[in-house]
Amino acid sequence: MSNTLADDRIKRLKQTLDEKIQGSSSITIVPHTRIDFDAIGSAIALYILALRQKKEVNILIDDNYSELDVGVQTILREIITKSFNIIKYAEYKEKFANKDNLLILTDTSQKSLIPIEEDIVNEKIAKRKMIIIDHHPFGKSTIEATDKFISADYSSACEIITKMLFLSRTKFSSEIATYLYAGIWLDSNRLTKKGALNETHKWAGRLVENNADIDKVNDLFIEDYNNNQKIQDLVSKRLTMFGYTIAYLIGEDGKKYCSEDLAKAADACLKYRVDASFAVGNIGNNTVSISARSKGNINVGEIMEAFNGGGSIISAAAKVNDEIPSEVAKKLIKSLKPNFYINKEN
Ligand SMILES: [Mn+2]
Repeated sequence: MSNTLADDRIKRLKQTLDEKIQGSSSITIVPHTRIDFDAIGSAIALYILALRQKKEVNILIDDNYSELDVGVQTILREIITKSFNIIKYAEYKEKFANKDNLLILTDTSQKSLIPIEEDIVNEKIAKRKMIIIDHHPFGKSTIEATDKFISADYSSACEIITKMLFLSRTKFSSEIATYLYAGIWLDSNRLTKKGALNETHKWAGRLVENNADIDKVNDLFIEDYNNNQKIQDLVSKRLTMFGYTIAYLIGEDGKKYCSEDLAKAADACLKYRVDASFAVGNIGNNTVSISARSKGNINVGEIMEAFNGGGSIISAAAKVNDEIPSEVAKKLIKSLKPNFYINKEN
């Protein structure tokens, strides 16, 4: 029953997109900074949608490509080869930030996660030239635009867009299906119990029927791990077991890591027969980052709260200042208690 309401909202989103795109001279799609598979997949589908209305379309990406996930870089290379128009913020500001330009934010609704100056954002909101599509819960810096579709009932922005395309019987290529599948795959924690929501499997299945290339998605995900010696070194050389159920990695005290690599290393540890994994490493500026992952039996969000961080049961993080990784790891191990198990019978 609640389904009908959700379907109505999705149809309204499609109508809003169609009307606003039609009424604009140019359309700029804005995925969040440090673009990931969900942000780029949904942006590509929206780009195609606007292009079909014969509009000038571009995607605003201000990231340094070399810092992105290697699989995401592969997708960017593919679409650039296909003449997708990707612009930096300087170009946006110079050529497109006029009153007829429509901004479509995807996979974020946070001011802090888009590379656009505040006065331009405010002007777009006031002129109702901004549409927001997001699956993250409302937060402190959520943009208060009128035309927003934000629902945490979906695993990913790609799931929202996929559902919208099918409900409106919009045709799309197998390449688009593959990109959308990659976004769903990432944000649903590879379609596992804790990441996939009510309808995630249904829409992922429809993409497969629409010739999404699952093998390619799998390759895109492996690519980053295979290409990243730092992550592989962490997992192969610095892994310790706590009891039989927790794996943890501690980066070398003097070596600098990036938080994304620590997160991926923690992810990679879940391939072992453990309930949870932690990756602790120095990320510079006197800060140690902890990335925590769980298969659902241990609430890592709660554990990270003790370190002034947070997150969900299966994925969480914290940052600790003025300490070295080995000391932070010691405290972490001390804090692990049996009561973090959610269901001891399982
Ligand atoms: Mn997402």
